[in-house]
Amino acid sequence: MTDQPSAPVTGGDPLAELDEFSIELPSWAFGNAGTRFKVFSSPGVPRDPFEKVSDAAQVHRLTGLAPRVSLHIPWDLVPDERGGFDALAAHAREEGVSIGAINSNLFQDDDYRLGSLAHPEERVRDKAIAHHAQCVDVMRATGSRDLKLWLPDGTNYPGQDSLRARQDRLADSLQQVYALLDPGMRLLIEYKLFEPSFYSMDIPDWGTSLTHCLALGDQAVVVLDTGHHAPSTNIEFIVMMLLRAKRLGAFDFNSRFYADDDLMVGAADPFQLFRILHEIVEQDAHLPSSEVSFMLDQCHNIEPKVRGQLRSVLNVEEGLAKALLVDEPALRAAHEAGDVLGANDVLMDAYRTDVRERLADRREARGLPRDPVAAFTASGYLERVSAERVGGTQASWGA
Ligand code: PSV
Ligand code: MN
Ligand code: MN
Repeated sequence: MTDQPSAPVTGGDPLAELDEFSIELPSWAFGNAGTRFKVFSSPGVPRDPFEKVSDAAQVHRLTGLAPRVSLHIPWDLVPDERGGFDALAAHAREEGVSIGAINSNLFQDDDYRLGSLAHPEERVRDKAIAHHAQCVDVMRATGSRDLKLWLPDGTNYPGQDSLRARQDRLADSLQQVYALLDPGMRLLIEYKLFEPSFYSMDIPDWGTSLTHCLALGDQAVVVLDTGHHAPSTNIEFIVMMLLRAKRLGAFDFNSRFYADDDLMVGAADPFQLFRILHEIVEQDAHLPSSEVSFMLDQCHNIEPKVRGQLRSVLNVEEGLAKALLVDEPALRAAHEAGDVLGANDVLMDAYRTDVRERLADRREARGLPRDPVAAFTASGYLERVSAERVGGTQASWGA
């Protein structure tokens, strides 16, 4: 990552920079998902974390884009009789992927009714901190670098609790969580405007997340979930600011029409995805040296899961390819000339370029199928696992 916008690309194929780009998949995208009204089950859904990793590995095998899988604890706990997390990490390696971020879960325990890290009672806060110690152990066993924390804490009614006292308790708890990290590990702090709390969230926005990160130290960075903002928020502005502050740690990509819909990324607003990725390219944050982790956070309620992840990954690749095609010298020249519409034309030219054939050619040249979705359907994988995965309990989002 550089302090200034990147130098213009001179010669060569701008899409070559896709070679080093990767996207992390969430284990929970492969389990059954639903809304508060109904969780639908699908044939072949994984029954345990091993099967989730195998499904995620299919996405990587067919696209070459998704070499890591995030886990959510306790959803993805591995019992000792299955070999523990060493066995899961070995299974991931055999499947050609590795374990990515470890997500803590502060939203499914009865003790957390009034919050977790910001809870009024020290006993509950200690329990939430101890859960992060458990997650750090999982990181050590799996070789994961990132501890990802989304805080559901907040209040439902004005006056319910002191907003300031909650913030002070949170800062203290976060310091204790941060102290658990080994050198080289990162704490990713995610923000969300609302839900499950409806009057105030304790980390509602990037400003709050960033303020805590700055107080904690260099190993603390912000996670931007694209579904966690008010309608009309200029998300690409936030991306630019966090990059500028060197505190954009990761994305949770998904798309939304109304609230935190967790739909396939690029499905609702591919232009917004392009605008975000343009800011990323402007600051070279698509290159591995930037250490921004491009993760998905999605649930596939009614659509097939592996295909849903394939489509999402390909949508991100397509958005990034278009962002890489922006004619940077022409854009700078238009900026300098104060050419409002000329500058906008340069950006829109790239967005309107159909890159599908070029991306298919690149895949073919790398020994990958031109059409990963068609290749997955033709592979018979889903039919095979649907026959094999009988018995046991199918994994569910939130199970
Ligand atoms: C919360 O809405 C969130 O975006 C967090 O990232 C959670 O860990 C995740 O969803 C669970 O799907
Ligand atoms: Mn998220
Ligand atoms: Mn969310």
